[in-house]
Amino acid sequence: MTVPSKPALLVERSPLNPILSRDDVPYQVETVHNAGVARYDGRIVMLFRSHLRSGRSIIGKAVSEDGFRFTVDPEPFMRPSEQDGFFEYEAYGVEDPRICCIDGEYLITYSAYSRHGVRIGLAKTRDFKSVERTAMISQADMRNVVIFPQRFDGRYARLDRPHSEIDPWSIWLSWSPDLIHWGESEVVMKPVQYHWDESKIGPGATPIRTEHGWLSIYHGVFETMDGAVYRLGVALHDLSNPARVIAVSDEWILAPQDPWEITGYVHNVVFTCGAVETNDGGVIIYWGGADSVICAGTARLDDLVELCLSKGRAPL
Ligand code: BMA
Repeated sequence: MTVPSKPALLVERSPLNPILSRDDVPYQVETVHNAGVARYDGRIVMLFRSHLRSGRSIIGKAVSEDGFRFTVDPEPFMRPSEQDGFFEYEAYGVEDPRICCIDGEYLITYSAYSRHGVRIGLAKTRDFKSVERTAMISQADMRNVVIFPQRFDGRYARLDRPHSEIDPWSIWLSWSPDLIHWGESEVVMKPVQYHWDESKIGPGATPIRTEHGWLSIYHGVFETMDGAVYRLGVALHDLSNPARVIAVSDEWILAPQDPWEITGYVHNVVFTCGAVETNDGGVIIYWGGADSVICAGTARLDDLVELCLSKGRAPL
């Protein structure tokens, strides 16, 4: 076995990290983390998860001109719904929103917790002022749904992550004609034993289109005697058929390192729900640090694509 040389640092952490913490929120929350992001009206909008003292989560909104300095709205953006059809499945909280923009409409997928388990809800907004729930779009035991920001022959595609001990916590892809009914699911990426993400993997940020394929930034988990360590990795999906994974990097791009990523509500966690492209071939990646704060960092899309291609391993 050859010992690898030191990898290049591909994600440069913002000197402003953590860019958002509970002290920045004008209502009572215990944490601020796991944020979906999107460009809207010339600014960057962030929807983030916060724990309340009860342990239940709600979703707040913050807005930024530069992607690093955010101002939080005075009121939460989404709380567990009281609406029929949603109340029953969100009573224990709404978590980990991802945002995908298609035709000027922003689709928000979020984890909904209740006594029936965890499943995925879909909500829509056009202005980040009002938000309307559309449907529950999975059965129980599903988390981490990211929708591709494009239709493929008229159909929508999403990455999802069912919980299953038979097929260990892998990334799947499903199709839909209408965003509500999903099927033709197939497993596209699996954790690999004795690798940094051997325990489970899950979709992270909404995939970004590059000329070499859809870049997916995902999370991978490794169990230690001190608990799980969450890191981020990258994979490339085929542009016209995203169910085909072209390459997965066998190296992570980000691991807990700063004190607020190592210690917090849940130790040793970097977890992403969103990233935005910059107009110079870069990307700002947002991640929750130790389930307590929000951090940001920049990377070159070319470097992340190159990592998938040069340090690749078999996806399945
Ligand atoms: C996952 C989810 C995430 C969380 C992570 C680390 O299972 O609950 O929301 O950030 O664990 O605690």
